[in-house]
Amino acid sequence: MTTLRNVSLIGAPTDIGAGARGASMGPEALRVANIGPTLESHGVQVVDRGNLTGPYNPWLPPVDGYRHLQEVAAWNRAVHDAVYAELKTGRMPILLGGDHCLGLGSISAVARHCKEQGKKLRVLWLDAHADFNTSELTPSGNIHGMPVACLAGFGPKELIEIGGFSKEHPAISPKWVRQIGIRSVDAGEKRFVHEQELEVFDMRYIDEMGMRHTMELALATLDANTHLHVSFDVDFLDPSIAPGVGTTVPGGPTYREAQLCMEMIADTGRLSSLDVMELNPALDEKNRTATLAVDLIESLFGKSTLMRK
Ligand code: B3U
Ligand code: MN
Ligand code: MN
Repeated sequence: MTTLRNVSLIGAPTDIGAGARGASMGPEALRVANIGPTLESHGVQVVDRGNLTGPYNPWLPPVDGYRHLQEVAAWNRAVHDAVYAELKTGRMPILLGGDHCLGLGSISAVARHCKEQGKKLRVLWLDAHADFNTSELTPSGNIHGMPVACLAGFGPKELIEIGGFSKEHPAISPKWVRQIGIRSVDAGEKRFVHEQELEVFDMRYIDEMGMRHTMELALATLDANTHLHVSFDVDFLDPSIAPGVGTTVPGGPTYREAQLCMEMIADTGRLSSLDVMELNPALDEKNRTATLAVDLIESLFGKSTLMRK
């Protein structure tokens, strides 16, 4: 299936929610790895909106279970507004992170758009981590470990109300999410994942059943009225191929497994918004991880070796 779309790149250069500094350089590294021209070579029309701005990282300890809450909220409001504006004009936003706390701003905008358009939303969360912590459960206070919980209404007012949502009417239901590649979940977070019935395809599942079967299930029941959002945390990938992230976890998908994952998403023809998060050039080797991320994004936009039926 060929996909022809109008894409807008939105840079969000911050590491405000992370436990290591450096993801703030992610947007530029993806540009240096030619994300724009690469997408254009696949017939996608690309406009680069440049970088959003927000508070600098004061690098302070957590307060009441949150690190940099006000700064995280300011960045997420900016991301929400930028992503929502692109969706409004019928363009496909690609958020270049930045740490994964910004998935909150991005997906709250997507959820708001879907609500207004009467569309169903499916979120694929590609990550080593579930990012389902709350201020009570978090071992670190880093908000990049909390965006899925916040989107589902479990978080501080400053974050769950972005996009006009509330605790009673949150941006998403856990039922809309499929998590893939998970292999590091904190003890309390694990209980909460089960309690909320998040659908998690962890690495054991992928090892036993294979990426093909995993993706068939994760992409099942999509229909013509479904907006498919992919939130791609680069630490999803095995650290041997993707060292440039702040929180590497061994035992992730190989190059081939990750390619198949992206190709099967492309085949649905439903991809409508994307986050590329947690790339940390300070920890990378000659932009190798950024180059790999762009390679995988190519597959997500329909690059395949041969014509397929
Ligand atoms: N679960 C841990 C670690 C973590 C989550 N997301 C990332 N790291 N990138 C936490 O701090 O919440
Ligand atoms: Mn993440
Ligand atoms: Mn992660």
